[in-house]
Amino acid sequence: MSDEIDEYFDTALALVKSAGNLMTEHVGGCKTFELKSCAIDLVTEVDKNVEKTLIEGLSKKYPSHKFIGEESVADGVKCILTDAPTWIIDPVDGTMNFVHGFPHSCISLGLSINKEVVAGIIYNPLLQQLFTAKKGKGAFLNDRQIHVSKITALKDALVTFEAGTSSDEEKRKVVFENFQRIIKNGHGVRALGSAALNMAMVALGGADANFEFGIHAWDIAAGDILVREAGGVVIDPSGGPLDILSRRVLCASTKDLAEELSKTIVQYYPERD
Ligand code: LIP
Repeated sequence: MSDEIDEYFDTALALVKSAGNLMTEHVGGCKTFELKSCAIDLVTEVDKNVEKTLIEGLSKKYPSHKFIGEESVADGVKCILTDAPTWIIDPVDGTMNFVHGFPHSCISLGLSINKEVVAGIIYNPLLQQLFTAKKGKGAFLNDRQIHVSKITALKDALVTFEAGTSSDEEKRKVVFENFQRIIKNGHGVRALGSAALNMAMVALGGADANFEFGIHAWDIAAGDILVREAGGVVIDPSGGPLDILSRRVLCASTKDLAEELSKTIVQYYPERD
């Protein structure tokens, strides 16, 4: 299986690097966009073209593989995860940033086999940050191995999380309450505007924990394997095992920190993918 994953990974990495060029053409921001679910949920032609490039390239080489892509799902393709090798794709994670020219956007690509994410790539071509991980082989930033921090208590932790793209009032109340709870009990909050890059900061050891409600499988698949291979934990925010289709995620440098954060935050249960 490991050799298979290596081959799949190498094919995907070449395609991701090539697709990254579609993003770097818009370093100053991509000012042409459409609205999706609300006024702050945006999509550009680059999102669509990156996803098309990855799906066409991978399905040509691996016709039996399946895909869960953000923009394909937005166009009506069902979000179904089976045991088959499945590429879970966010073509531009942090699209709002990409539109504004705020250079924290990335291509996020996870590979799931038997419903377990076994490889991940998070590539920010705007800042030349390439995060990679394969099952049992560690996590890397630009080919340098990375590890989570050793922080075990919320009082010492820097936590990333996002307001999200939902205009739902109930969700907003939870976001504001959780913002206060983290500010009161931790070292601080950071929000990069990309779930994948927020999780990559935990894998890097720059942040100590991340959680978010309302994300989708494509936002977190690559971050899941990256954090775990960097020595961290990835769970459901209520403390149970991660369900990648639940639209909920919590990751942390240590089990103790994950458990404390889980007990501190207000929970929110979006409709599943
Ligand atoms: C974004 C996520 C972010 C979330 C936003 C949005 P997109 O993904 O990465 O964490 O807060 O609502 O979903 O839409 O830029 O691919």
